[in-house]
Amino acid sequence: MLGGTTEASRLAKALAEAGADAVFSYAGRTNSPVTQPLPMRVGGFGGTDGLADYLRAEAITHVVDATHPFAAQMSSNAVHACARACVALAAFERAPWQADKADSWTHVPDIAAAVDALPDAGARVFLAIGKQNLDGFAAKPANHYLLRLVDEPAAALSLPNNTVVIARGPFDAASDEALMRHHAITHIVSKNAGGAGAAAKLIAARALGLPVVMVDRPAVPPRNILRRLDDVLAWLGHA
Ligand code: 3Y8
Ligand code: NAP
Repeated sequence: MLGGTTEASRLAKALAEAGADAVFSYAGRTNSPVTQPLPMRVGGFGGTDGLADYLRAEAITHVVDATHPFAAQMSSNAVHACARACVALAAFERAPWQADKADSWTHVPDIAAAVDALPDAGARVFLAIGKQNLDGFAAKPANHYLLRLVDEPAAALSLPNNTVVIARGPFDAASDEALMRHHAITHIVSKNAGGAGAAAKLIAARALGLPVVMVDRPAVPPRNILRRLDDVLAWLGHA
């Protein structure tokens, strides 16, 4: 399993209970990832070649890509490595969020377009997109940015006016609404992650009548996508 999401944790629990012979893989993006009830490995494989070699060396028969929809490089590598190593692949991925009629979303294709969609100055922006995509917002330094990160940033951030909140999801709407009121937020930037773990800020934005800049998912090569846990277990023969 390629992990790092709520779906991955749910599947790991089901596989452990079924006594499946499985290994859970993290990228090592955070300092202390949640422990899983399966043997874990942490860190990259070394690109598509590294992953193909790993699959062969470990005699892996099935790969479930349960990574986040924005982990496009990992998902692309999995498609190519599984084809090369003749290993079965399925993605376990949640559907994208859809705007409610009460929402005011602006859809943008990527982070650069999200920066363009913001005011040039004076906005108070909740950037709940993690730390890997922050640099682009330095193009609009005259806004104030509220950043929610999993770990304390190691290096100084490139945004002059920022407030950092250290928190690991899943989050709840009441807390996110209180957080946004406390920081007088005027705009939210969100990735279209889907799922429940990051939806709290969207429910809070709706309650506060705030605009959301919604970053659409990056393209990933076509693969077999399963939406339900039972379908994944059936696909693995553990139904
Ligand atoms: C390392 C594992 C579980 C999985 C929980 C989900 C829910 C909580 C919501 C906000 C949005 C964000 C971010 C977020 C959420 C879940 C899920 C999810 C968003 C952990 C985890 C790892 C990561 C990596 C981390 C990224 C960052 C993204 C924070 C563990 C906690 C913003 C995505 O500081 C960093 O470098 C963080 C990096 C990739 C996006 C980015 O580009 O910065 N996730 N998140 C995984 C690995 O090493 O392989 O530490 O325990 C997992 C979870 N994060 O088991 O219940 O399923 O989505 N993660 C986004 O959706 O926009 C927070 O603040 O509102
Ligand atoms: P990415 O950009 O698609 O991948 C970059 C490289 O990180 C990959 O090529 C691979 O390195 C390594 N990698 C990624 N996921 C891995 C995994 N599960 N196991 C082993 N190596 C992995 O990935 P990302 O967006 O940084 O996401 C990293 C992790 O955070 C994933 O587990 C993902 O599920 C989780 N996550 C990401 C987001 C997000 O917003 N991107 C949100 C929530 C959780 P090699 O090429 O060396 O193999």
